[in-house]
Amino acid sequence: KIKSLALAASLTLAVTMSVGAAHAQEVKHRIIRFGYGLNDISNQGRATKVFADEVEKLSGGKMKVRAIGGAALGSDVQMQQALIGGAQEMMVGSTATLVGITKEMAIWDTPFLFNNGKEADAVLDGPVGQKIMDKLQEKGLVGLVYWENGFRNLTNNKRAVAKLEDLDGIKLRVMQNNVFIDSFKTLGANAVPLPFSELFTALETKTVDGQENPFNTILSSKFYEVQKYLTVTNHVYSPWIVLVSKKYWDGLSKTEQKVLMDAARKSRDFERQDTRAEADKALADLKAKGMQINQLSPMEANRMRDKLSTVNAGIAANVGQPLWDEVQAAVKKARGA
Ligand code: TF8
Repeated sequence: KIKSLALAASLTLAVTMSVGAAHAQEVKHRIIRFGYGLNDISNQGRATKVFADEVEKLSGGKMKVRAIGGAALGSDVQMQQALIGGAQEMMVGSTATLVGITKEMAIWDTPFLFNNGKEADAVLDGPVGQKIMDKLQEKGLVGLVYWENGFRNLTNNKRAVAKLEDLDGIKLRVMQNNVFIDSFKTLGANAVPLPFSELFTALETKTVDGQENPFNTILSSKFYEVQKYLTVTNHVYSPWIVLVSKKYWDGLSKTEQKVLMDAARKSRDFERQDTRAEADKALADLKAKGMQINQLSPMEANRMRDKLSTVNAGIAANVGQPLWDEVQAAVKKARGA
């Protein structure tokens, strides 16, 4: 009798396991709405296409990514809310727009944190980058990978910005994020937070005088049509982050999750290469489009850096000193110091 009980138990176990395993491996027909803020011909659009193609390939055509650019599904902030609520499956957007949800994301807004892409990759893809990404889960978001938005540079319509004082009174659109508002207020500009989707019109109608974004975006969003001066400041490195709704993610099988993760990694590697190649020649393109370009001198960059040290202290206080220290140590390590 005991023997038959044991047999029954092990049979039940075997059946449960195989059902579980089948479920874990199942790939269903799915349509994934993937939103982003830039247009289709941007680096963001190109990498989204790579992601979509890879998901389709890895799932044998069962999982289809519907890429929806140009903020047609809403601004970064609106899409994040849709993901949390489960009304949208995926998106890519700036980490800076996530600070209201996960305060630790503000660490990536630290002015002059990275000197180059290699340092950024090492820190973002390393343990501390993962740790910060994982904090999103308790808020209903799953981060898959970081993409490169890039080093941000300043454009405006008032004057060539050659020194700190030239920023005085310039009405500058910034991302909806306290670190950016504080940074540019500290530098003397009149910082106005606006979603990216409203930026071109705000520049065109002169609601704001300027903005700051990587060369790639200044080019793909045609800001050169409505901005005269470009100052190469490289004041901060912006990551993008590929997000999945946690509600949606939790309903996927292990195999489906792996399809998304593998495709995200592939898109990341493509995106960084593509973005860097474009950035390398974008300045010449922008010049050819008629922008007046100047380089911020190292001395002026240092003056900015000094002024912004109060902002750094604020970030450290907000995210907690241990996390701040951990990121600093990771940067140091990436620098080989
Ligand atoms: C910005 C960002 C944008 C991103 C994008 C819409 O200035 O740099 O590139 O938020 O995903 O808002």
